[in-house]
This record gives sequence, C-alpha cells and structure tokens, in this order.
Amino acid sequence: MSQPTIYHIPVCPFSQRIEILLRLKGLSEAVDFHVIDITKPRPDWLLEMTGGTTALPVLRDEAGRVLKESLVILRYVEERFGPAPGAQTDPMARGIERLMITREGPFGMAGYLYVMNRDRAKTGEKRAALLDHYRWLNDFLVRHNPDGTWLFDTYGLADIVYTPLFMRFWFLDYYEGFDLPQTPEFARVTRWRDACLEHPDAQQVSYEQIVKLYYDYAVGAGNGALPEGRERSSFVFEPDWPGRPMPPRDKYDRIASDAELGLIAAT
Ligand SMILES: N[C@@H](CCC(=O)N[C@@H](CS)C(=O)NCC(=O)O)C(=O)O
Repeated sequence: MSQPTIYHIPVCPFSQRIEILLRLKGLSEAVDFHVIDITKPRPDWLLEMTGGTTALPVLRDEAGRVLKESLVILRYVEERFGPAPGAQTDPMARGIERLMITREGPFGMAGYLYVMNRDRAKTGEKRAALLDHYRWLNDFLVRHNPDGTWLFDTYGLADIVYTPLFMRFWFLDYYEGFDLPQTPEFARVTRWRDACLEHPDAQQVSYEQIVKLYYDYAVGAGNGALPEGRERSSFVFEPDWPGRPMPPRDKYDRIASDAELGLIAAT
C-alpha cells in the first residue's frame, strides 16, 4: 500500500467530509477509498483492523496504523497534507470552528431520530428537537459572521463538517416534508445550508441517491438492518440505486416490499 486507505460505507456522511476536504486541496487521488457492504457481516480482516468496532470510516496508513472517527481523520488529513486553501490559521478562529463542530453529533442524531420515527404522535417533538439545533447554528453564525455565507469568509472546516449532514437531511424533505421555516430566526442558517448544499467540491452524493438508499432508515431500520417483511436492504449494491424507482413516502403506514423498491436483482 503506497498511500492511506479509507474504508467506508456507501453514502456515509462522515467519509464524505474527508472526500470534500481532499477535493478542496486538489488531493482527491492521495487517499484510496474502499467501500464496505453494510448489508453483510463485516469481514474478519476489517474487524481485526479496527479491534472489533464496526463504525466507519476508518483510515489505514501505509504503515498499517489505523485511525477512526471522521473528525480525527479530518485533522490527520489537514496535518499530513497541509491546510486547504483559505483555511483559518488564527488560533481563535480555529477555536470558533471547533466550538461550532461540537454540535455536529447531536445535530446529526436529531435528524436521524426524526427520520427513523414512525410514531405520528412523536413527529412534532422530533421536528422541534432538530429546529433547536438549527436555531443554535443560526445564532452562532449571526454572532460570528452575520452578513456572510460561511462561518468565515471561505468554505472551511466547520462548513465541511456540516455539509454532508445537510445532504442526508434531504431524507427529511422527502419523507417528512421538513424544511426550515422561512422566518428571521432561521434566515442566516438557511443561507449557509443552501450554499453548503451547492458547493462545487461537495457534490459526491445526490438527492435521489440519499432518498433511495435511506428508505430503510425512514421505516426505522438503520445501518443496513432489515425492516420487517424484507429480505433486501435499501443499501444493497445490486441493483444499484439509479435503476430503482423513487420509494413511496407513506413511511408511517407501511413498509414497502423489496419488489416495490426495485431491490430484486434481475435473474
Ligand atoms: N462518529 C463517527 C460516526 C461513524 C458512523 O456512525 N458511521 C456509520 C456509517 S455512516 C457506520 O459505520 N455505521 C455502521 C456501524 O456503526 O456498524 C464518525 O464521525 O466517524
């Protein structure tokens, strides 16, 4: 192995962060990406490499040393290959970026819990929990860069960390009819989110791809688990997502079959 390898699952938001950073640096070829099929048990060589944990991405360097956690891997990529063009260097600016990033875990979790919920009585509370995070992000942006687009003047680390989550939240648009309220309290975060979604170096995934692959999350089954009555996961590699129909949106009423989702391979 002559360069690092990142092991990841398809459309993983956490590995997309690293892909965006590498692309911003013009270094997309400096790391190999190896896709793991999340619908099958993890191979022994992978579990041996991770020490038994299953969460990805995992980076393995040329010497066989292993790193986990996307934020840790991002930092490794920055330190190994140098900062991206326009990256913040001032210690306080770096601190403010990290402060904003402290919220990424709970923010992502709120969106995933919202899409996975199938109890209509709880939808309001899931939506409210996510909006609380968006409000916090809005206030943070207003405080540090009220008139700009990104957290600072250029698309940087905090923007990179959140962009893949905004893209996964297309599943909320499709399955929950969720969007940010068009009110002043969300105006700044809406501007930021929309610009992140359109950034040219962050186009590794599409709306259609997210909606099709994450169908199983929308009916409550995460991480390649099978929803009731199904034999194929929406994360299967074959048939690949472009050939499948758009899934039904009625996630609260029923679980679509393998056939309806286009998951049965032609024989
Ligand atoms: N905090 C971790 C989260 C990683 C994570 O949850 N990865 C998901 C894929 S998007 C995963 O591997 N899920 C399968 C599993 O945990 O077994 C990071 O930032 O890298």
